[in-house]
Amino acid sequence: MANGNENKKNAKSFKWVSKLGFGNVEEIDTIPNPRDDDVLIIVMGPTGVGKSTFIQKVTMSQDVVVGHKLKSCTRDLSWHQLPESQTKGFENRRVFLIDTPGFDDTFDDDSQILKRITAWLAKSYSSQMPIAGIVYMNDITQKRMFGSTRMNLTMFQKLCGEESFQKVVMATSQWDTLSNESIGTAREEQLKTNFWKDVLDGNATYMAMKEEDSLTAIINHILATYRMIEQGHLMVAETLKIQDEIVVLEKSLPATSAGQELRYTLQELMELQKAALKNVHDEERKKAIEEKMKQLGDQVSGLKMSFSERFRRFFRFGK
Ligand SMILES: Nc1nc2c(ncn2[C@@H]2O[C@H](COP(=O)(O)OP(=O)(O)OP(=O)(O)O)[C@@H](O)[C@H]2O)c(=O)[nH]1
Ligand SMILES: [Mg+2]
Repeated sequence: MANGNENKKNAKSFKWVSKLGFGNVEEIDTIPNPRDDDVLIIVMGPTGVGKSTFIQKVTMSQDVVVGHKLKSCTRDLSWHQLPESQTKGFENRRVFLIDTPGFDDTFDDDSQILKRITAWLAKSYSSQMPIAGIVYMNDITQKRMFGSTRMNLTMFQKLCGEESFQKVVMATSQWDTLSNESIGTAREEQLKTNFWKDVLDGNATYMAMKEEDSLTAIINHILATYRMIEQGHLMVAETLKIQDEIVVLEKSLPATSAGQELRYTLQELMELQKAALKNVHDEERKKAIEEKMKQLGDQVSGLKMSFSERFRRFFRFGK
């Protein structure tokens, strides 16, 4: 990963814009009139875990769109400024929470979601607005780490990169909907010792969203950590991995860790659909599976590396 000075020097480059399939950087809707002392906190996690609800509560913003459980609601990234009363230590600076769409294997556009998140992060970084922290959320009521929950976790890890884990808060939400708190405590332990272990071992912080106070505590923790980073007391990568890969290393999206991960995941999903098709005799159901396979296939094709990129990688000419 490039060091801080090198990053700053390269950060003005917008060469990546056409590689991501945009004609013009203006097509990517990010915070207008960016300032290099703006503070950005990204909120990520699977669909329906309560990302928008969390942002709505801490920013008291009326613009945050909260959805229903079963259907993915947030499709684009949006930003919401924290009131000044909540930005202790960052007076006269703007602190934004960034709402992101979750990856969702029931939809046909996970590769579009990756592109949108990547473009947003790349433009913010090229505009000299580094990411202060990330909140990754998971719903504590979820019994199992099934498909899309696991997919979101892996994609978050690939986008963020382990060098930035210290800026991350891993948070569990929706404790109020548990019939018994001890169920949540057991799941929390499983997350800490199993699924979230790598991220927590990389110095991310675990926090439970139990009372209203705990939401503010998460923001305060991220701001306090970022202050230490800015003052040079903590050494944490300035860029997220995807920003480094796209803006500094000038990789195409399919050549990034997140791009490759998504391609593998979608290929796996295609294999599962193919296996399912063998046992289906109902024509209508068959058609639906074939349609899903086609959508997955189109996404996989879009995430294939170009010949020259594969060639360079094969002979280790590229980085
Ligand atoms: N009881 C309870 N419900 C919650 C909580 N957080 C969110 N919800 C509900 O869960 C549903 C989904 O919440 P959202 O905030 O839209 O979730 P999201 O993570 O932004 O979802 P996407 O935008 O689809 O990715 C909504 O009906 C919320 O009202 C919580 O802490 N407790
Ligand atoms: Mg949302």
